[in-house]
Amino acid sequence: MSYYADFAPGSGRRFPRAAFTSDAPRIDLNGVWRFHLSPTIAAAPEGMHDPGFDDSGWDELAVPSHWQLRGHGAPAYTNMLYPFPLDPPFPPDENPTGDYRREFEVPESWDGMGAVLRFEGVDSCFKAWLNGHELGFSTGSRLPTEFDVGEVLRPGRNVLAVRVHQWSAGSYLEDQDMWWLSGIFRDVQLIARPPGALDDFFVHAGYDHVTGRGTLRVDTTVPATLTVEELGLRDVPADREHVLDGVEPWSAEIPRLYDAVLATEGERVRLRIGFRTVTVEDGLLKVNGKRVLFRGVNRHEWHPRDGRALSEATMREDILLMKRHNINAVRTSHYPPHPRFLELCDELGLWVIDECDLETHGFHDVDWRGNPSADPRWREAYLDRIRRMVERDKNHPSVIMWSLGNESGAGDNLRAMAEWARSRDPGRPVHYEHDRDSRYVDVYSRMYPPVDEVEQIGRRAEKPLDDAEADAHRRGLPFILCEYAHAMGNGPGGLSEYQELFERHPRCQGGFVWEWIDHGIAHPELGYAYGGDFGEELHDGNFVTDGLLFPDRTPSPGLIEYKKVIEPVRITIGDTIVIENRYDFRDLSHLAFTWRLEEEGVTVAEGVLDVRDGRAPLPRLPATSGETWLTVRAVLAADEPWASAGHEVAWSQALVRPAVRRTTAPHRRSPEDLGTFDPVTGRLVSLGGLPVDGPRLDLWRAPTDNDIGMFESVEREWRAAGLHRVRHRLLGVSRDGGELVVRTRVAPAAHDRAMLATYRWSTEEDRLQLVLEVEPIGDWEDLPLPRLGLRMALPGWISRVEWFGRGPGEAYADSRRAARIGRFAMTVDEMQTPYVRPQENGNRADVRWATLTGEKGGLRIAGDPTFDLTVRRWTSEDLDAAKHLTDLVPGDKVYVNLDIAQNGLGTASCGPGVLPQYRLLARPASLTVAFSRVDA
Ligand code: IPT
Repeated sequence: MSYYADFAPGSGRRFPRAAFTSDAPRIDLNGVWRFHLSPTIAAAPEGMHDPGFDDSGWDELAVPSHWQLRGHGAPAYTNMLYPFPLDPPFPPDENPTGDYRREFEVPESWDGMGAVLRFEGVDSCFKAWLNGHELGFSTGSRLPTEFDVGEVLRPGRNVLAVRVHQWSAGSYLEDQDMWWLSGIFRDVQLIARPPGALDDFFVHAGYDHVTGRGTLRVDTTVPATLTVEELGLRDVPADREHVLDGVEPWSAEIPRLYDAVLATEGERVRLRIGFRTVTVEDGLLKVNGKRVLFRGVNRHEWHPRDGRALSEATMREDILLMKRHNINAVRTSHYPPHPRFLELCDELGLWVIDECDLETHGFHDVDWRGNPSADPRWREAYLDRIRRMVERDKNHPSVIMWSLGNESGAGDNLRAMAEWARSRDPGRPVHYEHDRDSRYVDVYSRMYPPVDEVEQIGRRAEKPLDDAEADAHRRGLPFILCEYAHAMGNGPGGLSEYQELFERHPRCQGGFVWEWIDHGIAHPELGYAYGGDFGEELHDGNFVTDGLLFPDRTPSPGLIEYKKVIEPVRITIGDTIVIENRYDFRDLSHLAFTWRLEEEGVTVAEGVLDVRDGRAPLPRLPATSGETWLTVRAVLAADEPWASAGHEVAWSQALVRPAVRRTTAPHRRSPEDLGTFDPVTGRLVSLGGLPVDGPRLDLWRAPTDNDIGMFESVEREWRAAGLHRVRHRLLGVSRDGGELVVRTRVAPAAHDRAMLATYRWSTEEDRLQLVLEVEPIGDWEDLPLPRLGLRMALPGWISRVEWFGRGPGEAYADSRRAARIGRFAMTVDEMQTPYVRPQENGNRADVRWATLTGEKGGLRIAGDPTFDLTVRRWTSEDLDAAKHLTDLVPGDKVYVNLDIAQNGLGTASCGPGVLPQYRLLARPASLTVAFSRVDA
């Protein structure tokens, strides 16, 4: 069998070992290589491995990179589907093959030393030749490969040739939901191995939370001495157990590391040691004796131009962003990350579930027939993958669990992986979600269950398994959600309901939002490309853009919401201010607590709270007359490695003085004195000279990805009901005292259900007041409405919005914790949330008043008491039709929605829909708003 169609994972490779750096010389082989892409293996050039081969006609390509993102071939996105026939272990004949060549110089000083050629990641299968000698081949794209090259290396010029295949047997094990991208996408190095060099070592650094003692032993492949200056260890034998008093433990909250040196005859290795002990006991996952709560995310490696070839700066940026948003845990979905990422997690503090490079999800579509997980011929490939991950990453304190992979069905190969991991490293529990009975894992893990099921699991009252023994085992395990709250498009909604369960039930140890970042590809015409934009014959559209960060790493509203929901400090403002510590290890001494009093959103007093034993007296507050809120914030008192002093960690608000409701003066003037109305339709056409497409009932929103849904689709129901194409029929225009009353019937074609909308126009001093009354007639059953409110249009020169209400970001019924009451101002353009696939966005909730202005003045809208506000330069229909942000072109109008409410968001793009309490059902409702002209 050809190597690229072989069940064997590789040949000629060294045994897997830890990633480390030492003072042994190394040569960085990253940089510009010669490159040639052939459409098939058969078409690939012969003799390219020959040192004398003429590659002068070839292109150049950066290593590391993916060739599809550097002008060769094209990216392709599928979620579960394999983009080739299920014909394991064979790749298709159309197998793009990239040949790489480069020369490098080896100094004379390397004479007498061995050498190792190390590839950190090559997608998906490669063979390598040095100076014409074949070294071997390897699969396992996101895992390291090393070859011994001491015998073939020579002083002076050397020629390295690498042939990479896009598809291989290994591709069957790499069906992760992401772009298919190929090439040498991680670093390549040549590492000298002086005589007496260290091949591998395994740090065992435990912490006994009862005695406060650390234990330290480093297993080494050759005799080594260990020095940890700070702990008074100098050149002690590494492989003895050293018991150390008064050690400070490592945790994600306080990532205490000790610098150490491991010395052998041949080299000195610098390492950083973190002391911690991970256990599963009493049905809980504990670190250093304490139950931990994961406020996690699933992180794919992603950069909109570089794909999975990340720079260190990007890795660091990810961690800083996580820390700044109260995230404390990462699942490395669904493959081991670049090794540098884990060093940064050790240093900055994150709990890591390190996941193996394994997924066979596409076999689901054939009822798991032929699934490699259950086929012994693949056993060695499975074991090879777990070995390479565990050996590479075993010395990181941040890694507290091994995950076998994702969505690979069940089977004995997975069990074998689990057994191997447990025997090699008894210090870390094993995770795998798709083993439904959790027979070979140490943690019960699920993805996307609804809250009521999580609640049952929290009480250990879940539905029993048929097998009593398996049930007893699973029921005794701690529980995590390895994926929940699908952050695709606008959402996720309903985060706080899960968080509440995590805090109530010790067994529920938190979860990992799916996922960290949108995998949009920067595209010259489309902004960000998603599945289908490269002409793929099979693809899964924008399902690849489902992150808490937009592709350029700007936080989406979902991330801001998550930060608020998981805040590690809970502030409650009552007669006193109560501060509750929700960290697992840290006290609150690193925080300062500030307060601010705002009247109608304007600061009238502020100060610092004196918090003692978790309490602070209410500050003395000056008298105010308008609506007044007290905001208390917990901020970093001093710089931390991940944020500066003053960075906000948590906050809370309390209403100190409610708004005084206006007493409505009798209507002295008629509505026509302030506005012009169309005599036939009764619609407002201008207000004080400002042209207006008068407000009328609106039910539609551009469906979000969560509305469209994966299993349940409220969007389908909406379109079937015709809510995107309602018509308005005038029933009559009349006068009722000083009021102008317009009655309409609003309904879609082909059905007898309707909304009766009554618009009552009156005046109140210089304001034109509108009371909208809505009454559903006919059978609406429990069909939720997209939105219920008014839509109007203003001239396109309106460009700026100021409001008093929730902000600064958007908020929806089930995603509004992060929006605080205040006074905010931004441009219309800034109010748009740039979801990669355009959809409903930008709603500002609980608005008391807003001004919409431009160079010629504008409009003030006051609620009685509040309304929800959306302002945009296109209609909901334009938004609905757009496929990419670049399809949205401003016209000569600005469209304004004033809503009573919108339906919640939910997370049905993958998971449960909107919870009952956030559904907007058709019921009689009303909205009162008053309009007045703002002069230029
Ligand atoms: C789950 C996958 O594990 C993850 O890779 C991703 O595809 C996610 O869903 C959705 O974006 S699998 C899902 C079918 C439950």
